Amino acid sequence: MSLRSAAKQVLLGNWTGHSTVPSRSLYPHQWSWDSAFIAIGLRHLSPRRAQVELESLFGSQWSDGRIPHISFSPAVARDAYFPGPDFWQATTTGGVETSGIIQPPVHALAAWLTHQADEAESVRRGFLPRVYPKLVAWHTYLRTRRDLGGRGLVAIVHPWESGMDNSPAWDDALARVTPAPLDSFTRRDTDHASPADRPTDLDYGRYVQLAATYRDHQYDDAATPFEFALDDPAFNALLIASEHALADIAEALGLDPTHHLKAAEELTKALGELFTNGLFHARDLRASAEVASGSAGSAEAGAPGVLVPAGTISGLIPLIVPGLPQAADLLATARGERFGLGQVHLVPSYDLTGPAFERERYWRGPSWFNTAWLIHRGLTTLNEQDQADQLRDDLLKLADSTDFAEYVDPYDGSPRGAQIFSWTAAVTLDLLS
Ligand code: 2M8
Repeated sequence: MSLRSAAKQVLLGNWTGHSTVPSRSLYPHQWSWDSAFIAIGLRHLSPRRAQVELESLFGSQWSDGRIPHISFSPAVARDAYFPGPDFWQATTTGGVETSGIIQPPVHALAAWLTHQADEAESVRRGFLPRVYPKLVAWHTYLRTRRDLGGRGLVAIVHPWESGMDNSPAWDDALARVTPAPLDSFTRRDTDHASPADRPTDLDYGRYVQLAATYRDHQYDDAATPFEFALDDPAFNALLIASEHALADIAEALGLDPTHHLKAAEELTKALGELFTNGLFHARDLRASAEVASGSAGSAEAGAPGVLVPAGTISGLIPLIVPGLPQAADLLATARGERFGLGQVHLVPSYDLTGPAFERERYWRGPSWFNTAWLIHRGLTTLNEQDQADQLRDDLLKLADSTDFAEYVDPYDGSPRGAQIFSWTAAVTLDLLS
């Protein structure tokens, strides 16, 4: 079977009738940023289905504008995934059960790429006029309610919000959180994937504690005493890319794109504060300069936050930001020994030379297909075509050899986590097209 047919089969097999699950076993509901990547691949099979994927996700949007990170399927057993709907206790006015946290904003970019795949079909279905106000409300939520540091960047309040759950960038901030007792919840992820490939029980105890605190404050961003609050480079870079996409959408609708371009410009300037030693770093808004040992650099005097020392793939993702002032330095870091672009498989999720590097464990070293797609897009935008082509070839070979693994060992390319994984198939289709 051709790679294209195999990728198509993965997406058809994981389709539920109105959206796509990331994995039938490990993640049996709809995930926010997964759906954005999935739409980017689905648009090559059926632009209409890609639109439906995104619009079903937007059907779970809250009245405050947030797009929750999980939209739960009523057709799936309530305890099939932990934490499920009974833990989150969040139902939209439309009756959709969701989580209460968010994920990186790739959605406007996905909507614009989906529109471009078949403009006639998009116009016929009125896709852009329907999704534009929802995307504007989403970005407005982020830029107002989530600017917790007051520095013009969006903060995440839970490691799951980054999409890179157990990244070493969160270790110091998590160490300050008292974990929920291990006997107070039952993990389901380790029923489906090797515990060596997944976060530890201690991580899970802290994830549960942070989510429960937010839930117990009715997910009110002004009222919750967030113990964990960080400005994440990838989250903000994806918001910038999505503001550029919103400007394109506004223009296509005959609207003035200026405020989206201005937002992108302001965010790009604010993002620059996270750049040090050739890489973007997360800023921990709850750490004080005195307690942060070995910090990558502290913010201006009087301003909250400390740059965390860990170097992760999140710090390279700003490569997708159009006109990024730090692009040349960032590219040099990607190619150097810390990330080994062109020398190891895809792009590792964490610094290969870092003290916390683990080649098998989830977001602490393994290479992921969605982040490789983002770096590929950045390389293409920067006209680094040879390097982009090399990354593309590696990605396509690995998707084939691993049966669309969730992530791979950066050294030998062996599969880790789940297989038959939706965004892996989706970005494969996109790079084949
Ligand atoms: C992983 O995260 C979920 C929690 O949201 C989990 O581990 O249970 C992450 O890789 C995240 O980026 C991804 O969106 C999700 C579903 O694929 O799985």
